[in-house]
Amino acid sequence: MKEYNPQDIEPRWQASWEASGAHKAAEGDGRPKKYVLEMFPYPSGDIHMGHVRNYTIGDVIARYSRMQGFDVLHPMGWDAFGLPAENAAIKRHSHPAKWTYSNIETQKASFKRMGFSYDWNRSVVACDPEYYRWGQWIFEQFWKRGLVERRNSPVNWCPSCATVLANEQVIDGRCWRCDSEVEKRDLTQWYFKITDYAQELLDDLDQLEGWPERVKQQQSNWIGRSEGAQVDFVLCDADGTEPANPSDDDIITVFTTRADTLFGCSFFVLAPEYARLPELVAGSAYEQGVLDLIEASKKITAVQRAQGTHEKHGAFTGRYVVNPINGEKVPVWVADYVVADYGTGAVMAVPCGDQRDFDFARAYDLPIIPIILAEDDPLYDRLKDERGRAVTKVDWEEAYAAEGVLVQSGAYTGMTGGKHSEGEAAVVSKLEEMGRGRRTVEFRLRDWLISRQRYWGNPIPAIHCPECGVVPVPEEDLPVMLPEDIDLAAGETLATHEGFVNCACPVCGRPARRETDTMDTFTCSSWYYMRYTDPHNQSAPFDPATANAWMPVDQYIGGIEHAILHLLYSRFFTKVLRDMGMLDFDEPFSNLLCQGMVLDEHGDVMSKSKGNVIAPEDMIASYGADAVRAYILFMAPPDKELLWNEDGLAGLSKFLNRAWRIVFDLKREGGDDSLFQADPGKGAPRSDAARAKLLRERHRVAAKVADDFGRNAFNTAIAAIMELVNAASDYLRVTGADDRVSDEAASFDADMAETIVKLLAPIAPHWAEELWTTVLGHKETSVHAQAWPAFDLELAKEDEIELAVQVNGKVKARITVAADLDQDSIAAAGRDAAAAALAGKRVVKTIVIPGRLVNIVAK
Ligand code: ANZ
Ligand code: ZN
Repeated sequence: MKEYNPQDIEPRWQASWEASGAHKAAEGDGRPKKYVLEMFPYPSGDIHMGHVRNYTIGDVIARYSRMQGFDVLHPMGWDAFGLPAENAAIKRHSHPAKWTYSNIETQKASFKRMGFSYDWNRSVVACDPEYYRWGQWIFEQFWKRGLVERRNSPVNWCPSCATVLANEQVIDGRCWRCDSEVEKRDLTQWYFKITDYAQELLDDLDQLEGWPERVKQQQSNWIGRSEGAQVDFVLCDADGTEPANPSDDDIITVFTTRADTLFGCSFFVLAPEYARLPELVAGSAYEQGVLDLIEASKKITAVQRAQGTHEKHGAFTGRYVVNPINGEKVPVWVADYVVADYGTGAVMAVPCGDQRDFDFARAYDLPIIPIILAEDDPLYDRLKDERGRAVTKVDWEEAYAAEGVLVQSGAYTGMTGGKHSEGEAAVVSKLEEMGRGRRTVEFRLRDWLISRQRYWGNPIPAIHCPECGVVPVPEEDLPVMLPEDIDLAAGETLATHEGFVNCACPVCGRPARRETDTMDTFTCSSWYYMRYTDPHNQSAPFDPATANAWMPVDQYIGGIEHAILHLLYSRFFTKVLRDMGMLDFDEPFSNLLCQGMVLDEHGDVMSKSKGNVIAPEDMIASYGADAVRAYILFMAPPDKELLWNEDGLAGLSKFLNRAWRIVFDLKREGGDDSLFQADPGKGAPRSDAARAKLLRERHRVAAKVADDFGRNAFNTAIAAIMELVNAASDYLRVTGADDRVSDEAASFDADMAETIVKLLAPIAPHWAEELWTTVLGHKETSVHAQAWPAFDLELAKEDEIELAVQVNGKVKARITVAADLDQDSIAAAGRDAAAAALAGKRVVKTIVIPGRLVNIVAK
């Protein structure tokens, strides 16, 4: 027998597969398509275990799909723009491209060493002008469709990355990339109007049955649709008189989901950034206090403000508005818990119903008027018919945010209150009738800020002309190439690069300046999966027919950290490209699997600074790629965390060795190495039964593995294959070498060996290929091109099953019965078998738990 030596067979098969083009997608050969995709990596250097896990999962799915008869598209590329390359270039006085491409080579070699079955001919590298050219082209199409806008507004600025960030890239107030605290700055920036698609991005989540619920939930929360109403309040003078004919300037509009609470509005709050605020307080005694508050609020992060968890600060503006529902005069405050970019940036404060307003009212001693109550509230009986105002103070600990009954609310007293309640509907109707309000829907989603003040990104193809304004670079001049002669270490940027900046206006020909911002790298990753379908297209980003044939991606695999970033942006791009007539589907990824993290043995994140990183290369060198693949699939379901444990890896390596030997033994090639010398005394008569038993196991396991693979339950699939290998081992022990001389027996054994090899082929592809082509004798073919082993569930059924018989909870006997025996007969057989233990007792009842045990209760 030949020894299993992964270090010998793995590189050999990798070279052979590559030479024969084994992993090319065929296209148009009549087989159904399957597009299996893993999120493309950032070329940061070496690969880590997270990559290994992500790409192993994808590779098993791709390989299994090929064996099922699919024409599989399984590509790989690099998300190659971004700051790390730029920072490395500055440190080394070199160019980001150099660092990037050298890392790509390193990673590519590691992916090949893992045996991943990519169609390398389709590789896409985001920093390649052949690719980014089309990113610019798409940008210009978006522009034509009115989906690109330049505007000045407060933006997130990462001081350490020295660039702005999209809202999605600010995580708990910090930069997604470098973790620095993000600041607010007022800047003119480029936006993609993703909000135009907010409703559809929300609605179509329902189509995504193959997505994890938590990812859909995160997207839904991020989009944040709220149904409510706008209510107009009119500014009045200090004694509460409204102007006779209020103009637009006299009106301040709020957004509320709880118009039903209007009678409880005891003050009014503007965001510190509310545009008209300075004008409202100009020259008044309250001006300084308000300006101080505006200044102080700049120090609180947007996230703290949005969560409303920080201590709330405010100032009175000296102004009043009139509550449209009851004509009451309401004081206007400014406070840092109101955000400028949600709703209208102004809030009708109802402290009895909203916790933030409640906290603020307590802090500044403002009235808390109970206008909504639970029926079991001590105040309820007293106020349930009260239309006016009997109580203006409560000793509550917190606001009452739930549904309840409206009290002290004029004509609305007695109605139910709450979001979408009867009371809410009635108040909004009234406001509409008065011309003081209207129904609206608000979204939390904001437009996607895509410009970045960095060199290593896709240049925004725009030109600033003093005469013509901001104009697109003509299509035939694309791509706007990144200049290669740039000295980043010396502080040079695109903006200081004269050769890049100076250009002629494409409209009037006058001297003009090129836009020097580059695009967010998330624009590159928003459509790369379409480019894979047609990667060498020179006249378009992709041919629509080709993309439509391959897309949507059938199985996408990647990290949960992209739940709202990449996955939301890609959905947006897909919808716009569809509306451009380039795609005929709505959603890019039909099924999504988010793999769990690989942690160290104590459950800590692996990191260089902690020194607990397990390098995949070291593990491959010790155990081989197949063992690493099998291990990473076996140790946990793919979406759960995996705690690294080298003993486990050694165990999987042992298993592959053992299965290897069993394949040889089944082919009677074990020779002196055979693990299975015949057990003396167990000869021919037992062979038929042993064979029948193993055959059953074969069908059961083949069916289970197919079912498990279908649910991406690779860990249980491997466990089932281990059971089959064990069963084969038992079989070999019972039948012994001498007993397997007949042709029939030989062919049974050979089929068993082939089945085991095929079942493991997606998981341990080199191991399987070597056995397939050598000991199994299929020299000229590949196991990966074979059909998945057929199975028959009828044949997997047991004829007989063994049951434990318990008397009062203690096992007293075992019985073997026909698998399809009815319950009463099983119960009777159980009582017979336990007759000794039942002697002198009365049987109270007999419970049969199918397939497991008979439980007899006796006194
Ligand atoms: C009065 C009210 C009474 C409210 C009540 C709530 C409860 P969602 O559901 O998240 O959309 N709001 C509106 N604009 C705001 C802003 N720019 N900054 C901070 N808060 C703002 O939240 C809608 C509610 O958030 C609105 O309804 C408003 O407070 C507040 F018992 O109006 B509500
Ligand atoms: Zn940063």
